[in-house]
Amino acid sequence: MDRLKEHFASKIPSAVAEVKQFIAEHGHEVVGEITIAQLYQGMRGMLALICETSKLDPEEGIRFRGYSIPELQQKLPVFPGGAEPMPEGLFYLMLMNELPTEDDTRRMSNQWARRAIVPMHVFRTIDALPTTAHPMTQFVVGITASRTESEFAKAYASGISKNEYWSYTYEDSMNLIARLPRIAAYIYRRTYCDGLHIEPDPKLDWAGNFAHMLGFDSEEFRELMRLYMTIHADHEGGNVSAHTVKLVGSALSDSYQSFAAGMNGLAGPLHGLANQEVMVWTLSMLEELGTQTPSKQQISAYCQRTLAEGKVIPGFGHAVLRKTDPRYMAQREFALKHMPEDPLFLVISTIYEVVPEILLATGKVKNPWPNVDAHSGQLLMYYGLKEYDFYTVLFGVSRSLGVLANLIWDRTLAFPLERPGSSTTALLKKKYEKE
Ligand code: CMX
Repeated sequence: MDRLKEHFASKIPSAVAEVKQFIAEHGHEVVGEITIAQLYQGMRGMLALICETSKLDPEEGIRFRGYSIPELQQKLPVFPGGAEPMPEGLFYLMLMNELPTEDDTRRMSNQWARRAIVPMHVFRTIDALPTTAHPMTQFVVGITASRTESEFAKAYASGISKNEYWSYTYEDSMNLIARLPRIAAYIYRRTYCDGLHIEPDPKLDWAGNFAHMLGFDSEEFRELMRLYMTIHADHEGGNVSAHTVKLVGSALSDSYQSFAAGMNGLAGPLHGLANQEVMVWTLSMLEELGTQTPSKQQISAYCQRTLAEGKVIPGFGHAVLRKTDPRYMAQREFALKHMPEDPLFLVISTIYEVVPEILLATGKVKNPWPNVDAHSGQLLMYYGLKEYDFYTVLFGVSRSLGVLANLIWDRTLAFPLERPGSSTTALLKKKYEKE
């Protein structure tokens, strides 16, 4: 067993005992009430899941194992010469529940580099799709094709004990995380770069190598990828992608199957596809207005039109957050540091000044503030990654870190099959209209 896995294994007995004891002592306590409205309205605010890796506070935003994004920027190891946190370190933190040293982070990087070989049939399966297939479709196909490598599936078929589930889920999750940048870069290069692929550079870290394989080799873009891969990694357990991975994994579907399912959820426009939608919306606005420097009044009028057409303004609002997303602020700070005069950054900044007031005035939007997706496209565009259809794939590569760290914990803590109850409107009416 490698040192990282051994270290994780050493944490299992106490973590399992702690949860068992907690359930034994407090399992009967009530954590909240469920209203009929919540059943019809996306279960908002219903505490229903355990997610060990992060917690989202409506006012403050995400904390990964207790650490906010600004804290992670201070505490996680950086690539030599860089300033942004390395996603390897964040994964270590989420998995082990302890801050990594530089050595731990380097070890994680080395592990992923060693596991990164993608079997040829995965590329051939993606190649069977037309290059016009949406990159998220190609991504899901690539992940699903990779499932031939599942060690969990093989071990399960040969009849393993429940106590070993975590070990094979760990192997699958580490392998999948290691391979995702290669799969994603392959999709990018076949779709937009005439299939001219770039070999990995073993000297680089996970995010830096991803940037390299995409074809963007400036140190600044690598830094952006490190930050991007860190801030998109996890957003507690109830968002569509995270919850889907957890739900599908609860059937003992392996990491590949569970993650592919989650990525189909991330591909929805109200979730991860919003980063693409933001660019579509913003660029259409600039084109229609015939200017790269729209005034507040022009943006405001365009927003009113979007709302009048019964559409959402992408990149704004959130099901849980009630303040500007700290992930938005981290990206804004990156832009202020590296490209404060970029015309598109100035447009994104003006949109930020204009939209919240308009959404508030509708009287129904609970959170008028920007989320992570309102900013990411501008940063990518600046460095020349302009194919916004691809943006959700970047989100997906990052999201693997949180959801797969969680999946390992789910199998470690032996969480059972998810199976909530449901009702019908007729049955609810019969019960509650009588009272
Ligand atoms: N533009 C216009 N209307 C919006 C809106 C926005 N940005 N955000 C919310 N609303 C509307 C809702 O559509 C809803 O309208 P109806 O009552 O007519 O159905 C009403 O305001 C109340 O919604 P809410 O309770 O404030 O928000 P929800 O929890 O239902 O939805 C979200 C959250 C993210 C789906 C919604 O804010 C939205 O559609 N935003 C735009 C898409 C987006 O940026 N998604 C990315 C989220 C982050 C991520 O997952 O990546």
